[in-house]
Amino acid sequence: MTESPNPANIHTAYKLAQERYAQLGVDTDAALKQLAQIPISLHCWQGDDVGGFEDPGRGLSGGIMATGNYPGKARNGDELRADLDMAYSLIPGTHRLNLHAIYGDSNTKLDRNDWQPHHFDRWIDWAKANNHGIDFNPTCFSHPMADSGFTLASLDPNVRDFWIEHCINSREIAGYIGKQLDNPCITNVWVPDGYKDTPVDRRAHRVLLKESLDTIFSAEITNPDYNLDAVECKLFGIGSESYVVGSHEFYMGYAVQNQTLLCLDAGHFHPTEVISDKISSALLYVPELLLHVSRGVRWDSDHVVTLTDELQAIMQEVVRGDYLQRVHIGLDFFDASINRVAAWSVGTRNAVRALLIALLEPVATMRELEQNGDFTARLVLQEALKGMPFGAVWDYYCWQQTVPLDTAFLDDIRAYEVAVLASR
Ligand code: RNT
Ligand code: ZN
Repeated sequence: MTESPNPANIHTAYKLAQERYAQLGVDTDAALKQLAQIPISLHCWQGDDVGGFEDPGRGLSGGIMATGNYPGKARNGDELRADLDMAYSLIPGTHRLNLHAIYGDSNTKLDRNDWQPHHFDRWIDWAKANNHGIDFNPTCFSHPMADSGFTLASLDPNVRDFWIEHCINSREIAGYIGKQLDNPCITNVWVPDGYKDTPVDRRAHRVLLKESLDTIFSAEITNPDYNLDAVECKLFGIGSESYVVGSHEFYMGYAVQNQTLLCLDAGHFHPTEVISDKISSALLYVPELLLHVSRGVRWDSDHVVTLTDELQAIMQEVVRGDYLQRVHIGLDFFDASINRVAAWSVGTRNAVRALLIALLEPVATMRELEQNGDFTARLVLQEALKGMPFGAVWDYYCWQQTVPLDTAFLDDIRAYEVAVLASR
């Protein structure tokens, strides 16, 4: 596991790969240049199993679940930032951070609606120093006001108002972060609202959710130009198996009507339904997409992203459709059964690797074959691409970006585990 090939060999392998790709009309240097410009938004919540810093004793609710008890999880902002620094150091490229509202820095105990923009100054300073853009999420779960299973779509106006206030605050914080970084921040609204068992009235909650969202998005915030609103649908959650208010149709309609961003989470559909096939349809009607790249195993289990066919298909769609300026790629998984820094590194490296594979396709040639009706040649080329030496290009990219190769980055994680995580 620990042997890294010497740089001369990485270079030689790259030159050979470059020649083979050139024969297909693909410029590997250009692909790597482009790849280095594409940020992935790393989700902070892999670092502490979606716990947050509001109240360490509070369990995770909202129908999502992190399983496992691997030692060393981050307990405060400093620890989380240190773990993130470690993860970013193992991932080629410059990437973003996706924060939840419960991850601000405060010396005193704060409740959900007490968080203010300045509580995120330490994240902002850190992001500035490390060139990270930041994205944001209201946290509409893991709180007594969400205990009924409903938030923005609750029948109780007090509950709705509480969460409306939280979402407006979140947009205010996101705009502040975006302004400070001079880089727009996405605020992604996801609420868990739904019923475990068959409801009688599917309509009432959807009417209320729409009303709540209208109130949230029409609220004036200080820096609207630095905030991008997104909404995230879901099929079901633990305890909301029979009905989720914010379904795909609900949010697709909402995003189209209001021209917000639409967030597509890979785990939020029927098990054989894929988000790769939704991108080119949704982008006809909404301005931009946010992706939550995740991996559901039998259910929306949020496993670490691996180099699956669907991951590759998602990145192919983004690249082939020329959507890189309109699709924001974020991650959403949380595995507490393995080293959390490794989880981030493996999942993000795979997302970047899948992007590279997509950037190494001779797209124009493939499209031409298809348009000429030569499906035989299309199939042959598609299959031939699976055997092309993208691994040599990837290794070279890692070397170029001064991060360890796939066979070596675990060493750094183990050293960090001993030096830092073990003492928590
Ligand atoms: C839940 C959604 C949502 C969360 C995060 C923590 O099913 O995917 O995106 O995972 O907000
Ligand atoms: Zn998600």
